[in-house]
Parts: sequence; structure tokens; C-alpha cells
Amino acid sequence: EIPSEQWAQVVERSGGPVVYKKIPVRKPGPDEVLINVKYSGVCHTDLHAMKGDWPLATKLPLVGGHEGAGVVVARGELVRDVEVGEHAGIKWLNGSCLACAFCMQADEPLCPHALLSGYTVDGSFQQYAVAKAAHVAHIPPECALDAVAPVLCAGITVYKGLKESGARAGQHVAVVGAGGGLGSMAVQYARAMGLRVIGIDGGEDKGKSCKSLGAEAYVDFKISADVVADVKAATDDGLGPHAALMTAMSDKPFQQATGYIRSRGTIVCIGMPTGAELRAPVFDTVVRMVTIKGSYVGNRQDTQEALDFFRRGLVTVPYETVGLSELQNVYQLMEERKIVGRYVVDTSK
Ligand code: 8ID
Ligand code: ZN
Ligand code: ZN
Repeated sequence: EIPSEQWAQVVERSGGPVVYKKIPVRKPGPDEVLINVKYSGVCHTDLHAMKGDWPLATKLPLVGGHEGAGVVVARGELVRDVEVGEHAGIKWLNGSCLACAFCMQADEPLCPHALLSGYTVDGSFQQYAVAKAAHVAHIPPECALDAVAPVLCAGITVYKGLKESGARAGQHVAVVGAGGGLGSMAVQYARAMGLRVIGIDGGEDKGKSCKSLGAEAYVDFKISADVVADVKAATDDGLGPHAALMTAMSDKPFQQATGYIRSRGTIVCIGMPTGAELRAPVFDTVVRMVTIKGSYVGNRQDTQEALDFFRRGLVTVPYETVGLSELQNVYQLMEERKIVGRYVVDTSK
């Protein structure tokens, strides 16, 4: 009953747009599974991939998407730990070598041979997608596939980022881009981990959303005359947040974070604005003992932990569902920064 053809959104040339058309369904290799993708979240990374604005080339033609939730419909002959019929997720890390120095230490996102869904291999903006069995996310059967989809990139990434920040229960964390896809999830993971959240984004609707998700304070960068002062003022002792999670796609907030981060605090870079460079005053970084680091998706264990927060009802990204055929419109809204939370596409329409 697996068809030979299916609907997909295809990037035919770098810069876009995506083309909605029928393409063949692939057969899984020996160590792969075929997943009937029901829903896929749309991450800003998918827009970067279509535009080709990162210093890493995509495959072409490309089927994007890396927050795909669906049902396993076939598996290769070497696959033992994923069953046909199981709910599984396609995430950014489609596969890794499992043998290099990084994979051996469960740092598989750093694997030099990593396969990236919707970037170097075809992803989840199609009805049937292939992934390495070792890396698919195991989605608990009680989780709704549309609601859980954004966890597969946004959720995993911010959960990992919060762990990397070293912030502990009771401490303050600033979430920059708090009304976006990653940011909306970050606010909730942070809350669930006992942290006190200051959301930073632009516009009233984003402020309302992130407050309703559990942020204690909201700083609107569009109207604040002094973001650094406002963020510091939102902490109990006025010394600034212990950590800042940077999920926005512009340079400026990085410079602001070096100003408001608490001494001994940690700035975690997650969003990847095109061509951006980090700039921080060395003197201040030294005498205030500030840590600036990057965080990149998560490993298989982070994936299952992030999903477990969702299963327990601790995180739910606000999302809107549209047909896969409408993906280009979603990119348009994303470009205009009009999306609060996430868009999820339904591959059946
Ligand atoms: O593993 C990783 N590091 C990883 C994983 C997934 C995604 C990194 N990313 C990257 C994406 O490629 C993208 O560059 O994270 C970035 C954010 O992805 P997203 O959450 O999917 O994007 P979004 O939904 O468009 O949200 C971005 C938010 O940032 C706000 C916008 O208003 C929007 O709500 N923002 C911007 I742009 N500038 C801001 C500023 N100066 C700002 N918020 C506060 N201050
Ligand atoms: Zn993503
Ligand atoms: Zn490896």
C-alpha cells in the first residue's frame, strides 16, 4: 500500500521558491526506515535552506523539512529497534557515522559525516521520507503528531541550549526571540526546568504569547529605549540574567546580551543570522568572567528527554496548521516576522 509517487515541496534552485509537485517515493536502505510523514513543523532553518544564505551548500533539488512526525511504514533488513507502525520523527540530524570521536561521546551533531534532513538529504516536506533508523525520534503513541512536530527541532534545540547554559532552578534566563518558534518553546522548557524567564522580542502579540507561556517579564526591543537596562531591571537584584538564549536572526541582540548578562553568566548562541559575527568587549568579558558559546540541536538522549517534557504536558508550542501545498506562504509570513509560535504543515493537503 506504499505508493510509488507522492506530493512534495521541492526547492529546484537556491533562492527558491518551493514547487509543489509529485516525486517518487524512495525505498529505505538496509539501515534506514521509511516514515509516512503526517505533519511537519516549519523551522526558520528551512527558509535559510531555500534561500541558500548559509556558508554550507544544500543538495539540489531539495526537499526541506526537519520537524516531521509520522508513522513508520517500512524498514531496511538491518533495522531492529524501530517497528513498522511505530510513531517516529524526522529531525535535523538524519544520520551520523556512530564511529567518530564525536559520535563515540554522544556529540553526534558534531559528526563530520552527519546527514542533515532538509539540507544535505531530503527531509519532511513530503509524504514519505527516509531516515537512518539509529537517529529517528521515538514518539510516544499518546502524543498528537501535529502538536509534537515542533519539538523535533525547536524543542530539542532549546532544551539542549538551556542545559548548555548551566543555569539552575531559581535563576533568571533571557530568551531572545521569545515569540518565535524556538523562543516559544524555550520559555516553556525554561519554566519547566525551574528557571525565571525574561522574554525579548518585538510587538505586543509576541509579548502576550510569551507571557501566557510563562515568561515573568517581556522586553519589547522595538519600543524599549534601552534594552540592556530593561533586561537587568527585570532581575531581582538588578545584576542581569544568569543566562541568555539567543534564538533571533539579527546581530544586534548579541551585543545587547554582552551588556545585560550577569557576571559569570553564559550567552548561548542558537539563531544563525546570515553573515553575523560575534563582537564582545574583551575587557568586560574578562573582568566579568562571561562565557559565550554555541549550541547545536541535540543528541539522541536530548531528543528523548525533550519529547518526554512534551509527553508530560509541560510544553506546547502555539501552532497553526496549513496544507503542505501552502508552504511558500508560510515562508512569506516568516520573512515578514509575522509568525507567533510555529506553523505546522499537513502533508495530506
Ligand atoms: O541548532 C541550532 N542552533 C538551531 C536549530 C534550529 C534553528 C538553530 N536554529 C536557528 C534558525 O536557523 C534561525 O536562525 O534559530 C533561528 C530561529 O529559528 P526559529 O525560531 O524557527 O525562527 P522564528 O520563528 O522566525 O523566530 C525568530 C524570532 O526572533 C525575533 C523575531 O521577531 C522572531 O519572533 N527577533 C528578531 I528576527 N530580532 C530580534 C531582536 N533584535 C528578535 N527578538 C528580539 N530582539
Ligand atoms: Zn530547525
Ligand atoms: Zn560520527
